[in-house]
Amino acid sequence: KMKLTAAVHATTLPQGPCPAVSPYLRGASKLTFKPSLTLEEVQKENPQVAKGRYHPTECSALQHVAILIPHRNRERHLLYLLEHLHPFLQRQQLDYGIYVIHQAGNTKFNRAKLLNVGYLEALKEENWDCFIFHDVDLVPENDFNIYMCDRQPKHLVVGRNSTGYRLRYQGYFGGVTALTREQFSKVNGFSNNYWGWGGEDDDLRIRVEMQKMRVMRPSADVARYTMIFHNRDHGNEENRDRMKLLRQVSKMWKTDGLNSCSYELLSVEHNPLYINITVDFGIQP
Ligand code: UD2
Ligand code: MN
Repeated sequence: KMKLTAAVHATTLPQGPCPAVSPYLRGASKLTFKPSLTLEEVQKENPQVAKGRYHPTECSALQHVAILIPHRNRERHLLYLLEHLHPFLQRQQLDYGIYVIHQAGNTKFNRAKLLNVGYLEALKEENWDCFIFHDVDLVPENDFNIYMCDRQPKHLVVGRNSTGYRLRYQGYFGGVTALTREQFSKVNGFSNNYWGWGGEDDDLRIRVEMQKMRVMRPSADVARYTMIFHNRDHGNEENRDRMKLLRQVSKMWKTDGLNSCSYELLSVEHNPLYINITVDFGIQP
């Protein structure tokens, strides 16, 4: 009876904002990856998630956050990421949506362009405040690593298991980053010209610095990830042009990015646990 009253009030009374620090946070957790896990199990564990989205009912979330995951042929990693990310984001009391941007075909992979597509398409559904650009194989280990945006672009991966939890290099901006709608649009998004592995994350950092923004990071004890083991994928071979491209950012950024991102949208599917956007990039330059 008590519960029912509370529920009625929750929908009729105006809601206060969620607290600055969620009471549900647990800190560090030991991650496990069960070989037999299925998507149905993850769905059962997350009954409040519908069409890839969730919002707290007890308070109004401080930010509306879109998680963008570039993807091709990593179904197993996606399953584990969804398993961990949904409860993690709910404990952080966020209003969020998870978007998987899938590159069709088997020509060279383009992580950065997929993320541009994710940003443009997600904004057609909702005016998201904050975007988290998220590798499919990185699972956060500590829920005090908050998936919200800040005054400056944020890099959420200080360390991961495979590199001894240390920052790989000064200026490293790969893996998982958080930029507001405005911060990302100010730099014209990612470059669309990085085909194959590497460089696109450094390009974005250069764009950020050119706009006089400064990359922030959470403390090292919190910004920890497990990268699920993988080899280099077929179709994502090292990009040998990346050093050359990185020397041209100041010349290119204004005309290469969100404003020049062309693609063929093949489908947008609202699955229970994520929104799947499939795109075709056609024949590569
Ligand atoms: C590093 C960066 C990553 C990116 C990349 C260079 C970290 C932790 N991550 O990742 O952000 O800058 O170097 O491009 O430093 N993917 C697919 N299918 C493919 C290929 C790639 O889904 O066939 C996606 C997937 O989300 C993956 C991401 O692209 O996590 C990055 O590719 P990776 O994991 O092979 O590269 P990695 O681990 O060196
Ligand atoms: Mn990886």
